[in-house]
Formats: sequence, structure tokens, C-alpha cells
Amino acid sequence: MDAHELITRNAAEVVTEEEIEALADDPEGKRAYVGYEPSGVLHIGHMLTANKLIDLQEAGFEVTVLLADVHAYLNDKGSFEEIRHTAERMRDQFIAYGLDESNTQFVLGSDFQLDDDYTLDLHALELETTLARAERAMAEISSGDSVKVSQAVYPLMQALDIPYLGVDIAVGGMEQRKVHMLARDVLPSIDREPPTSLHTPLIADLGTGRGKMSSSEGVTISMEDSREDIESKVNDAYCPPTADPDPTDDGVERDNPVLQVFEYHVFPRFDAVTVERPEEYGGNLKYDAYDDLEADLESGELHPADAKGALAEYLDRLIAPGRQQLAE
Ligand code: IYR
Repeated sequence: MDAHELITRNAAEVVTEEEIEALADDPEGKRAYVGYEPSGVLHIGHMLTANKLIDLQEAGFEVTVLLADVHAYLNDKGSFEEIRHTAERMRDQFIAYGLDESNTQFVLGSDFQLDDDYTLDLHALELETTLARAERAMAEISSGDSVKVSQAVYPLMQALDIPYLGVDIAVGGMEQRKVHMLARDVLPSIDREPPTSLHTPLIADLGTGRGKMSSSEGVTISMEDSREDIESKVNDAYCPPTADPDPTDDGVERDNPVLQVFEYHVFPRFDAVTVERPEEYGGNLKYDAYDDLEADLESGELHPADAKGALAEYLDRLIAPGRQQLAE
């Protein structure tokens, strides 16, 4: 797979395509980053952007993981002390998950976000941005219903992180896109380049196929799940045998989260996937590419129960190093 394919595979959006092409032409020494609010335990949502960082490392990029402690604090995720503690645990889990340690720089937000220059640049961005724009940027990120001043500062700090970390690409889930668009608009006002960004898709809730999977609501998979936890969550997952025939009772279209997890988590990390089946049901199936598995599920050749069995097995392999590390 060439650098451009590695960089863009499974991305929901890149901004802009021309900028990504230029980076793909010469990835050596370029740097990409994702920021994570340290809260709770590493889960499948974090793992999706981590997969993209692994792709970027393979393409020749260097990687920064921002453990955004100040952002977590501004987003009401606990005391500074608790957040710091979680950040340390997350760092170890990212390495266990498969980020190349020799090529990953972990940075705590508070290591640079409290410096004088950063603070003054932040105030300059505050002057450039309306409250309404900041609020819109935070629509899919902020916790809690009422808008606090801290949530208006948050996206401006996220924008400023990009030049301060000296990165060439900002990576995030689609819920981060409005912050990155804000960054493109406001950073030139302080003589900084508009940043290039790459967004990963949002995966539906495992249990219902609706909305997006997160640690706070619905069913998710975390780096602390036991094999039994994974098996039972995957077993109960929404997985219609064919493409959703009709939008459901409430008119909200559903995705197939089992297929999504195969596409965005399993195939990027394994060369091939074997679905084990007893001989009497046709024997094992081996897939080199996601599309073939999807086609078989939709044609009925592959039964959802067999697909789920394989999914639990591969998820368990991805998560086992994190679980083991936790036990140490
Ligand atoms: N907004 C992210 C956390 C975050 C991301 C980046 I990229 C930053 O520079 C700072 C914070 C979240 O929702 O987890």
C-alpha cells in the first residue's frame, strides 16, 4: 500500500485533498497528532484514531499523542489530579495497543498550554471568535447541557495546539471537524498556517446500530474488557443478516456496527480474517479484504453468529496486550 493509500484509507474526510497529497508525496519527517481527553479507560473510539496513527507511522510520519489534561479539565471531566493519573494510564495503554513507542511522542497539554506565549495567542484568538462559533464547534464534544465559558475557550486552545505542537496533520473523529474548521479560519489571524486535518468515521452504538459508540452511553468495548465481556457484548450486538431492509420503527437509519468494527478495527490490523465454522456448516472462511466479508454477510453466505464469533476473537487479540498491561 502506498503512502497516500495508508494515510487516507478508512478516513471519512480529509481537509484538503491537495494538502494530503503533498504530504503523501514526502511523508518522511512529517508529524501527525491526535489529542485525547484523559477520561475513563481507552475504548474502541480512541482505538479508531489510534489505528490511523499506526497507518501514518507506517507511511513514514512521526506521531504525537496529546494527553489533553487541560481540555479534559475544561470539559468538566474531574479534578486535575484525577485527570493526570488517567493520562499516565492511557499512555501505557496506547503503547500496549500497538503505537510504535520509538516514534510516538506523548505530550501533556499542561506542559505547554500554560506558557505566557500560548496564553497571549489564546487571547488573540478569543478576540477573533464569536461565542456562537465556539459553541457550534463544541456541539459534539462538550459534556453537559449548559454552555460554560470554559467550553468556548476549549476549541480555541485545540486550534492553537496545532502550531504549538508543530504538527503537519491534525487527526480526529468526525466530531472534531468543526474545531478543525474553526482552526483553519482563525489561525491565519495570528500568522499561523491553516492546518490540514483528517477525520475518522463515527461508529454506531454496538447494541443498537444507532448514534455513535462512546464510553459514556450505550455499549462500547474497552481495553479493560475481559474475553467474556467482549463475547457477550459482541453476541448482543445489532447485526441484521442483510443490509437494513427498512429504516426502523422510529425512522432513524441504523448502521451495522459489527461490520463497522470489522472494517475500521480488524482489517486494518490483521492481514486476513478467518471465520471458524464447523465442517457441517461449510467449514472455515478466510477473508483477505473487508468487502468480501461484507458481501458474504449480505448474501447470507456468512451467518451473523459466525461473524460475531470471529469478531470477538479478533477484538480480544487487539485488546489482550492492554488487559495484560493493566494486570502488571
Ligand atoms: N477534543 C478532543 C480532545 C483534544 C483534541 C485535540 I486534536 C487537541 O489539540 C486538544 C484536545 C476530544 O474530544 O477528546
